[in-house]
Amino acid sequence: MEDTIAAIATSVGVSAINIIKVSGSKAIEITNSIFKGKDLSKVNPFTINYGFIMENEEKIDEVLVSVFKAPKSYTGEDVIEINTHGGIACTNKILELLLTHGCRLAQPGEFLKRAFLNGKRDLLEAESISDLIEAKTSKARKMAMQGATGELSKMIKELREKLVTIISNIEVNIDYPEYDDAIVYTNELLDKNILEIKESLSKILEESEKGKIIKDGINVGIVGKPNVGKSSLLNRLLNEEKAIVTDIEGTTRDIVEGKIVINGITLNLIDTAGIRETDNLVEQIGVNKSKEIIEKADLIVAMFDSSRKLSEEDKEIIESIKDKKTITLINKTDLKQEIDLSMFKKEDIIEISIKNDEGINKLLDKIKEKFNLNEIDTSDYTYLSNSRQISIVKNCVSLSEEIYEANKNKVEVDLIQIDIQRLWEMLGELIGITYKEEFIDEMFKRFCLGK
Ligand SMILES: Nc1nc2c(ncn2[C@@H]2O[C@H](COP(=O)(O)OP(=O)(O)OP(=O)(O)O)[C@@H](O)[C@H]2O)c(=O)[nH]1
Ligand SMILES: [Mg+2]
Repeated sequence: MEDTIAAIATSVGVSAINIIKVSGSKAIEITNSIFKGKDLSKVNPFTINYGFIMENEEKIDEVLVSVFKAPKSYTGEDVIEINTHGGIACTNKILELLLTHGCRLAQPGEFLKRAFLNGKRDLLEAESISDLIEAKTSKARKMAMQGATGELSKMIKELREKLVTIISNIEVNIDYPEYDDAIVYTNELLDKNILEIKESLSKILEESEKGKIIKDGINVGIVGKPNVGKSSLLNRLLNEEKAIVTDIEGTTRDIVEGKIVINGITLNLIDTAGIRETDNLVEQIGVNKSKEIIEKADLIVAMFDSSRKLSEEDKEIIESIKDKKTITLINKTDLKQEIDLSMFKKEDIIEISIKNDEGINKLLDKIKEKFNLNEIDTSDYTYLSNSRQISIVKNCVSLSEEIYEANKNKVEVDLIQIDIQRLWEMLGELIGITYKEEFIDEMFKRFCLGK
């Protein structure tokens, strides 16, 4: 039999009320043994009961105890929620009493894991709950809420149903070729069905990439050679003196980060060490980090100094970012212009002067334009938002493309059926219908205690 688990569900600190959750077949019995009030084993389920938590004859706290009976509870098991008065000592004492009376301390995410294993939540919903807890902007919160209420799961389930219909029809054709009233699945008939599924999957993928932006924000790497004004830009955007600014080349040695929110989307701004050849070990490590940022960032803001001619270093930087989404900033336009701009496309560059506070809004507008931030709206889309989900959908999209192509090339329908079945399984993995034990353990451990 599963252990009965307990944990404090609220963040422990001084607050008016804390909640302790208990779940498992002995939840009611164990709580009853430390509760003075009505007999909890006899009260109606879904009631809130007033009383005291007792240690022998001593009243520990005046509490409200909610009783939920399996299977109609959050975890699908018997669940008790004890509302205690806030205060670390009091809440901890009650938890301790539950543990000494037979509960085990829940692991992080264990309540949600049980909800999942008992079919109360599917994997997408569970992951969205984690996103909901971590949501930092209101757009991220709205998006997570849609996931948590199962909108996306519904779409995936519908796609799986369509696949099952196709699979079963093909099976009938193979097993009972003499059946007159079964639809004979030809390549022509499959074509329309597969196309529809392929397009739905591509749409989910496309929207999910936006979802990732909503949830994690956009990582913006500010790069350039030393002294072009990268740290000055970071400070200006953050409106604080976060990074050290001097006229000495190589001032920034490590990455400096800060966040701003535009159109409800978080920009993770990353100021980097100026890229140049150097013998200084510390600076060299910084330069290597800058190069890593170039690889990882969603957007590169490449800065150049308008008052100096383009150097070899500048050219190397231009070369290293040529495949990245980039905005080119020509800074220090308040000084006499020496830079030759002919190697940039005019429409790609933004001229700014941080000193005179000119051009900053043009930069922000360009970012909005590059990521269509004015069009991102959580109410219109149902997003997948984490990399596990996105990578599965990517695989599903490419498999659906293969199936579509094979079908176009008149590969026998019963051979195509194997891949259709695989697609159906992959979508099952996405919502957690088919899953690996270790994956589930890992996934739920990422939740906070008491969830
Ligand atoms: N005239 C002028 N000076 C600027 C402008 N922006 C920055 N500076 C100056 O340029 C110098 C270098 O600025 P930083 O922001 O430290 O440059 P950086 O790119 O971070 O340099 P490293 O950290 O060494 O790579 C400082 O003296 C700034 O005050 C500008 O728009 N006009
Ligand atoms: Mg700097």
